[in-house]
Amino acid sequence: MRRFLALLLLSLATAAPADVSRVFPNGARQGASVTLEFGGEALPDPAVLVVEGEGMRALGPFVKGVGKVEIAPDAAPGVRQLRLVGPKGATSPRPFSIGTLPEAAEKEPNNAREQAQPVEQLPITLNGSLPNRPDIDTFRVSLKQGECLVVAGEARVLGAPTNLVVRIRDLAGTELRVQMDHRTRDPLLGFTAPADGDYLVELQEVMNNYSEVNADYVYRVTLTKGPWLDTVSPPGARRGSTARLTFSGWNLGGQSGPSQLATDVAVPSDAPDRYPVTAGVAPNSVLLATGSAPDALEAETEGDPPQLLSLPQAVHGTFGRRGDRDRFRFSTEAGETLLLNVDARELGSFADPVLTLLDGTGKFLQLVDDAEGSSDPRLYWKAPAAGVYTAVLRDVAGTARGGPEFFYRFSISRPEPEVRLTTPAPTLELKPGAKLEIAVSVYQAYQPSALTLHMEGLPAGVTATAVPVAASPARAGTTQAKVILTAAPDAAPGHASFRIVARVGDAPVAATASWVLSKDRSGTLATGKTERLLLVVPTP
Ligand SMILES: [Ca+2]
Ligand SMILES: [Ca+2]
Ligand SMILES: [Ca+2]
Ligand SMILES: [Ca+2]
Repeated sequence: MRRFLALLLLSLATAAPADVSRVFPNGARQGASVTLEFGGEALPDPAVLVVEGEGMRALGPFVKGVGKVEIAPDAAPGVRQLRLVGPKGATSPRPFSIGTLPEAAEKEPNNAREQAQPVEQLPITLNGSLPNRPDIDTFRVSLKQGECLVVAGEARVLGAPTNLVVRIRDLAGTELRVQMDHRTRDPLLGFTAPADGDYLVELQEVMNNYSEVNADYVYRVTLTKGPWLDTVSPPGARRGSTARLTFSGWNLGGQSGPSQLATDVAVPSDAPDRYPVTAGVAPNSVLLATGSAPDALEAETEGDPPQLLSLPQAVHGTFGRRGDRDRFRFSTEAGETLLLNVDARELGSFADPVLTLLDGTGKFLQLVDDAEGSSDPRLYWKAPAAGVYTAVLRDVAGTARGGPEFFYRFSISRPEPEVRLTTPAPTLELKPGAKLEIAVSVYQAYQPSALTLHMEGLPAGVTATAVPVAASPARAGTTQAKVILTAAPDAAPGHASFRIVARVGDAPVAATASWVLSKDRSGTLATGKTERLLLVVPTP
């Protein structure tokens, strides 16, 4: 019976949070005060808004999912995570984008060309939704011949189910341009006007002929004749260095249309693995891969010998034409373990790289295509003997495609211990007097060791014991750990943001929670990630 009660308490304590499926608008400008409307099932009501990240606050309670927020004028542009927390429960987080440009809302009716909503001022970020099957949102923009209009969508990146299609038409309705996806499911294009005149920008949901759409199908779209970044080359740089980077995009460096801008960028010595960089006066940024190894550029030599790398090294290259194979040789000691890592798709490249390892005689040793849910190869490899080895990189469909968009960063280094902690729920509830069990998966890719999980930031009245994770067997793999939180019977109702952290050497590694942001009948469309877990102690 006691066991039964304990199980019951655990299951009550881990009840799923309320399900939030949208916030509209899905973003706002620095300095703005706006009314937000959350959608979902069983939303806490009334609720307070909990913002993960700086520069944004609620101006009062949220009633029936609706409330007002204020964005600080100096709020850093980018994504915040929003949760509604009520006396009885809380939602999982919802992403919200803070922008720097003027904003407006779409105004229905705007389905037909003659109803197109005029956009007088550029740049602008428009907030809209495509909640029913026939909905098309049409905007009318004036352009001079040769001016380049950038259309940049934000929907899937913010967790909305929306998969936008953009069409550019002239006033007669002739389709001049159509785009569904660019580097992600969100569209990004530059359209150069062939003549002075008004043009129509039409937005539609790609699935709207095939499946049910609903009010969760929201979007943000920026229209600008100003600078916008698309990629950076090389796509990575060494931390602590000043890198000469060439940005590609539109309307850069005072030019109109597709253009490039070269500039020096200082990469901090503590830059994250994916470091956002920007150039000119572009309002957006692109991600630069960073690492500790010295950089090199692909030599793009044909035939023998392959390009020599001295380890550790990161080399930046492209599958610049059909059939391109890039070959690199390196020497190593017997029994030495190396990490061979390719970043491509993860950086927005169109390439899906394949890594092949050959010995000094050209004999095949190993092939890696995709690793752990990414199409980018990653290989921990122990050299069977001292000698020279060759790594060959190619695109998986390289016989049919290639070009500057097929870029990659390839690094060979001596690996550091690599630990990833994951936990399933970003928002947790724990009643006073109850216990809550949190599952944590501990993945160790190299040199697994014993670890201890610590909680950082638990509210008063809630305790947890530091949980040791036994060293898994010598080989890499995942071990399951459990953290048990205990709330005192008199624990005060409230909420707190906390983290589950392990120390790996000197470096803290925090557990990442992931959750479904949107789904349709085909399955999950977007997933969220955060290291900030929210613990709610509900009012009894
Ligand atoms: Ca609409
Ligand atoms: Ca419409
Ligand atoms: Ca190449
Ligand atoms: Ca691949």
